[in-house]
Amino acid sequence: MRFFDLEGLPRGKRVLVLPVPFEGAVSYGRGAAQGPEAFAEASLQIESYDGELGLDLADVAHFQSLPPVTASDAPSLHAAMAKALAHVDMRREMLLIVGGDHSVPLPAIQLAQKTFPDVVVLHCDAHADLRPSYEGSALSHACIMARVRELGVPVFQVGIRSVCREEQDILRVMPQDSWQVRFAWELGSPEVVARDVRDFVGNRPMYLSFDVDAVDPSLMPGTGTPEPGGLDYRWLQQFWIALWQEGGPELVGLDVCELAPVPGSQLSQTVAAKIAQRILLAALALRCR
Ligand SMILES: [Mn+2]
Repeated sequence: MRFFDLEGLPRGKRVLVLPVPFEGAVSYGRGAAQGPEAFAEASLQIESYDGELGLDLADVAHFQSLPPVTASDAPSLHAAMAKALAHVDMRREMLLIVGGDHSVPLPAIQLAQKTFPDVVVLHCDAHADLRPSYEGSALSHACIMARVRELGVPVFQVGIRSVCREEQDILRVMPQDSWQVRFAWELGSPEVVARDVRDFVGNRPMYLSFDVDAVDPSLMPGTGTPEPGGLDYRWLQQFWIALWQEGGPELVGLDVCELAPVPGSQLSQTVAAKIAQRILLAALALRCR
């Protein structure tokens, strides 16, 4: 699989892409196994130049994709991913995981923590994903942040608008220095939220876990558990600018999960690829300008 059509000359940061076409841990709509291929194709169609930023991804990054990894269940998937990631050095190359459902990124977050013990996770999602287990599985896509919490990794959540009572009770007692949430219904401007994330992360490295259902389903219909009232495209693209305008946290890895393309439509994968491109441009180029 080719991503962003930037594989040739080793210019700028090396972005290592691991496609994970796995949907063995979903609870509702299917199709996340088609996510990586749809994302890869859409990433080849969009311009690498960002007119708003006046920056070209081709100047700051090149891509190398690893062979896709999948399995029949989450535990074997995580074992296979750990093997595939064994020789990845996150100090040198940026890791991009393309899912697959949201059970996928756990091994990447574990690797980030092993490489950077003080790593912080920024989590964009419609769902809090804090249930201890769901439908009998602790590795369900609905539980990823409960597992991250057990690792002791601090988390900042943005765009959440679907929580159960237990999750909200957990969020209420979470110490502010290790866990913060900005619900979709209370979001301030992108500049205000970005400033809060920068204050929270400080000088620590950051890993981004991006569930595409954070985006409003009017623009992102291709996802298994859509939730109305999501992030607006302009809000989100301004948020990345504000987060990395002249500084901001070092991005060491990211995942894009839960993309389940709608048959016959290119919309969702295009939106996902455009967002990922803006993230990479802002984190790699805007931050250092
Ligand atoms: Mn979600």
